[in-house]
Amino acid sequence: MKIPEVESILELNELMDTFDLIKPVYYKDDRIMLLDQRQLPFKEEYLMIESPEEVATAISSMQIRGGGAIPIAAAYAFLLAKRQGLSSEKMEDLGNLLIGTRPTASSLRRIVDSLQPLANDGVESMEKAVVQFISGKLQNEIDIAEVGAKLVNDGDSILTHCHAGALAGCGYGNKTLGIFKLAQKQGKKIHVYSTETRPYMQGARITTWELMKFDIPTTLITDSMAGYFLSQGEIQFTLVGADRIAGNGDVVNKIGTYPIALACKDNNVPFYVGAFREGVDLNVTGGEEIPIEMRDPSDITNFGYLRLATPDVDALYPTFDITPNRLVSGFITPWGVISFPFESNLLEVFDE
Ligand code: RUB
Repeated sequence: MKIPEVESILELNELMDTFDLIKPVYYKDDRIMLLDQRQLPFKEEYLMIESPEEVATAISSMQIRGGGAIPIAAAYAFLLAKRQGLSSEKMEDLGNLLIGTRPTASSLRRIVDSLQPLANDGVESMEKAVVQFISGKLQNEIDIAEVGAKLVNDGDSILTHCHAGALAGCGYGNKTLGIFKLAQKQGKKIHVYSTETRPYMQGARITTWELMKFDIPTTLITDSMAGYFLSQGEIQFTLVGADRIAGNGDVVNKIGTYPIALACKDNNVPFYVGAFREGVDLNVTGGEEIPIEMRDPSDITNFGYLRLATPDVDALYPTFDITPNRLVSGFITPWGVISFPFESNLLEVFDE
């Protein structure tokens, strides 16, 4: 399905309203409305953001998260800055502030690099660029669903890790939910195993919430149970997102992805990764070159507000891990499935 071209926020919002979306963020009346993902699944509350810098705070605190959603929030921050008449120097500071919030996902730097040069142009050209970026994402999410749903068979149980669904993108379905929704719409009976995704629990809090909203049967498991279910023949297909993909096909995704990919390999279960242009970084040749964000380990020592760990114990929280390309069965993209050899095939699809 091809969506119509849009040029203004008004047209974008009208277009978005024609789909059944769960919007992580939208722009209205010169305010950025941002669904506070930290409150999910118990509260669906939109924060009203009136200053561009506040977007950086919301990204750092993971009120908005996911490699597809954070550049949208950043794009809206640029539009708001432009509307508020920020100077080009201030816009540069804003760009640096935004990039500094989450170092691993390549999508954030990409959008900043593409909007920064418009700092001295008129508001209309910034608005057009922002709107085209977001409507392009919507088109990508529609297209990847069509490609991915073809790989899903009737009766499949699919494993997913962390959250690469609607709220990690523009709201349509991003790299996973759109595929599940379409496969189900095509009459295939599917079932999704969602890992809780320690330590931040995006799987338990957000993935299951979204899947249940769309009546897709889902079962929550701990990250450490994935190997067991894979070894029991319970899972036919694994699908995850990726915060950054290196030129050789190494995948940096939420911590815990690598052991799942290993268990998939050992049990001959295909391990697929969803990929959009902004997540593929051909400038890095291997996963080891990608910076891995370290977050506050209080998520390891505490469970919500409850302290679990021995007082004063050392803890570490690397947010992502690196899955080597040899464990990846293929990349599902809006332009088809990319298989081995990844280096040349990724280059063919994603070289700009
Ligand atoms: C990471 C995250 C997972 C997703 C990436 O983002 O959610 O790694 O698989 O999804 P965060 P996507 O640390 O912000 O929660 O491929 O859509 O970026």
